[in-house]
Amino acid sequence: MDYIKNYSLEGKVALITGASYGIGFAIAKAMAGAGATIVFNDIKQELVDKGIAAYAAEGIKAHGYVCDVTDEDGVNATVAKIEQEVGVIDILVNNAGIIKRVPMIEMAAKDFRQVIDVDLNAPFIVSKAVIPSMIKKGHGKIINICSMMSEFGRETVSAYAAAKGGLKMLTRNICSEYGEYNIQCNGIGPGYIATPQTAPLREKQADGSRHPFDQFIVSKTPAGRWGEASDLGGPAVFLASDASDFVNGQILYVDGGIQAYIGKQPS
Ligand code: NAP
Ligand code: GCO
Repeated sequence: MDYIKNYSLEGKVALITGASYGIGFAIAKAMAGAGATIVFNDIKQELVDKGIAAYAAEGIKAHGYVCDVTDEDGVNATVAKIEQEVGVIDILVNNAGIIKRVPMIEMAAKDFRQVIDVDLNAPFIVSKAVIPSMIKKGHGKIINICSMMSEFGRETVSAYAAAKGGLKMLTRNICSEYGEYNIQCNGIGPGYIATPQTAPLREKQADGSRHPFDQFIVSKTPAGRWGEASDLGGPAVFLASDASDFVNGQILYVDGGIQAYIGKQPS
């Protein structure tokens, strides 16, 4: 039997939120490579246009929509438009996200709320918008992009960790509530990935040396490197495919082994 067919996404419509670039773009590219029709959104038309061009440069005819994932009316209207123009969404990747790195007692409540809004409330809003059609269709895959901060804290990322911890539990709850409709909801927990979101943590110092945090992460990761967004493509295709139909409510950590390792001992 040609077992690889179980990993095919042929005939499937995949919506990846916030996927003009970064991790979302890499996941969409991998899913396109497995046969999926790619739909993505971003907040600004110029970024959607840039994203469409970037996908086209990879030979992918992606469908782009301007939509702020925190705007429930906008999300509902966009999902309805996608269903009309492209087709029912078979695969949802809740990827769009922000981070604000501020010591907690210095963080304004409005900034804390904004991170929760994008990183936790929005996956609820978008999942709520796509699940009814998945139920009607008899299947669906939801992949929430969690984080190592779904498990750990660290200085300055209180809002982000609270959101990503909540996203882990939202993942388990969607699994619990909709598994009977053949909907699988899992998370991917990337480790430290080289994207614009982590660029500040990798900036070269004034003296040309590597950022201390860059050195810290590399010493804590058995792979001895930062992850690349492309490292997430395979795990995402697996969780979006028939091959994972009995995997539900799990967070698949793609972290180069950082969570298994005490860290390189001082030489
Ligand atoms: P990124 O480079 O900052 O990209 C984030 C994307 O989300 C951008 O396209 C951004 O669009 C979009 N976005 C933000 N707010 C939005 C909103 N309200 N509505 C629609 N789109 C919105 O981040 P990334 O590194 O690719 O991360 C993607 C996801 O992976 C995030 O959920 C992040 O928390 C998670 N993650 C990242 C890492 C890492 O090390 N990089 C590790 C673990 C988890 P704009 O450009 O318009 O803002
Ligand atoms: C940070 C980083 C991390 C990564 C990721 C790790 O400031 O610690 O941005 O949060 O983005 O979430 O899994």
